[in-house]
Amino acid sequence: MQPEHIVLRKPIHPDRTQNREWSIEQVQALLEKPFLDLIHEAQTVHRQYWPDGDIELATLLSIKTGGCPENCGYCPQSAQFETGVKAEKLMAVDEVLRAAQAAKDAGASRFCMGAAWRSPKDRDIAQVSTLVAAVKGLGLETCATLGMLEPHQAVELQQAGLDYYNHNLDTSPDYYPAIVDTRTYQDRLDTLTHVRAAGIQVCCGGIIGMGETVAHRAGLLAELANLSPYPESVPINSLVRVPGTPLGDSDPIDPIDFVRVIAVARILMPKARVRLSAGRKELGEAVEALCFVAGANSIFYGDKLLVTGNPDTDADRALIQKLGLQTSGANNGAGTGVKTGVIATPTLEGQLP
Ligand code: SAM
Ligand code: DTB
Ligand code: SF4
Repeated sequence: MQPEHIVLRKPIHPDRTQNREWSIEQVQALLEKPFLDLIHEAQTVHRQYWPDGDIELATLLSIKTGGCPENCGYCPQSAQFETGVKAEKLMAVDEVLRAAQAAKDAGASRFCMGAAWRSPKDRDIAQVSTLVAAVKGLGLETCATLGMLEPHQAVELQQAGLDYYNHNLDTSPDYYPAIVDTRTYQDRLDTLTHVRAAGIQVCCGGIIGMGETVAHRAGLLAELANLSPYPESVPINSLVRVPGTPLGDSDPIDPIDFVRVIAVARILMPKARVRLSAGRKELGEAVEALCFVAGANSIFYGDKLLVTGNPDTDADRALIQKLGLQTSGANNGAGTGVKTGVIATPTLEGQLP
């Protein structure tokens, strides 16, 4: 049976307040549903749209770490905060290729390269295009997250073989200025438009746990779902509270509230890969399992995110096996003894969460 919330998509009006498929009130009502009803609805949608029920494994690599001029209040890589992250140069092709091969051998199907840039220069795009082509040559899906892009830069990346571009909206438009004021929400939307126009698939999500209200969460989810078309990948991050960042001493999130966000993302964007992203170390296995029930079907896989920690690959493989889940990677990594992240940028284990 078609869930009552699945309706035909309409293009959104440029001012983002008219002709919206999902109102903030509708989304908030979903977030506030009795938990079991919400999970049942999300699981029903999930089984309808994803009958294979596989989990996608995406591995991250920070190809250019730290020293970023932006002031995103959550981010350990901003040069404006004292977090112990040192600025580094763009990684060389052979180093990136070794990390990508290790990720593939461990079972990842997608390799995401992150750079702490506000907006890359054309010469940066040329270098990243070389990396993209090389990683693509290994038979991995490619993703990059490099900050704001100009239209011609998106085209160059697409021509190099970039499959996905990650550019998060992070929170609702009205809460955004409390989190970052070195760019606007519209800047983010403009880059998403350029990425789409270049024919690159969109990976766009947000962060939960930045002191936002339920209405702000609804605002983010409505904004994502009303993109036309909505993103192919939707990473839902739980804030990693890094000391030294303005949000470093935020209150921890209620894990049930986090699961609610996953469930609503699944209902609003049924065909998207909903990725259980940063913050899995703190969530723990039982909450992660609930997130899979609620419709998450992708994880970041590898011992490190960009500069902070992630569950190790052995633990993830054990969890996947314990839950009887299938993965959609090149292989399932079992028995390879290969760990992803071994060739990553210098680790801050022990210093960062
Ligand atoms: N500089 C680029 C940008 O801002 O788009 C790419 C890298 S940036 C680190 C990518 C995303 O990581 C951010 O949009 C944010 O959603 C996420 N992120 C950064 N720090 C985080 C944290 N402490 N906890 C959770 N997610 C975080
Ligand atoms: C996304 O939504 N989450 C990832 C990825 N896209 C680039 C980044 C998470 C970063 C967590 C903190 C860190 O390690 O820097
Ligand atoms: Fe820079 Fe991206 Fe971090 Fe913001 S989230 S400070 S743009 S690296």
